[in-house]
Amino acid sequence: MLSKKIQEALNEQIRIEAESSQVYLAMASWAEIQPGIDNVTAFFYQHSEEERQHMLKLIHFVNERGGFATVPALPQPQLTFPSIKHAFAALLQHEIFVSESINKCVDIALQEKDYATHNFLQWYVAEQIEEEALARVMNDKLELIGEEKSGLYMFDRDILTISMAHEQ
Ligand code: OFO
Repeated sequence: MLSKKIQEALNEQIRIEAESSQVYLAMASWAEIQPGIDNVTAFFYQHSEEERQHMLKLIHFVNERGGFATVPALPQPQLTFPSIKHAFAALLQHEIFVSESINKCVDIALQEKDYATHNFLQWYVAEQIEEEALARVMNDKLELIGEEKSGLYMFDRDILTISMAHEQ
């Protein structure tokens, strides 16, 4: 059975994962109407979908452990970006924020001596390490190429390979 404190923390994390999915969905929709960045667009859509899966995994965990997972209300995310570079900078900042939030959940699980939740959260800890690392790689690449069209062409060409390599 989940303690009230853990349930609250996990429901807050459900909200954050749902919000992440929305944030990346907005990036995907914006990217889709920019010319020539089809793979960047696919990356954001895929990332949005992954965040939805993270949310669902938490919902099932809370409900299976005798709690009640609450589906959150969400604010409208940022809809447009000055450039691709800005979108990826926002993505990195968002992932850092999510990692901090996961760490808070881990802290609470330890305080509450809820080792099952602590164990469950380790998957999220590992996932955040991966996602932050991937976001950093992408930001570094965009920093190198600047706003040149030929660089963006290559970035778009390589983005799915880079993200798949990180998932292995
Ligand atoms: Fe849910 O993994 Fe990133 O934010």
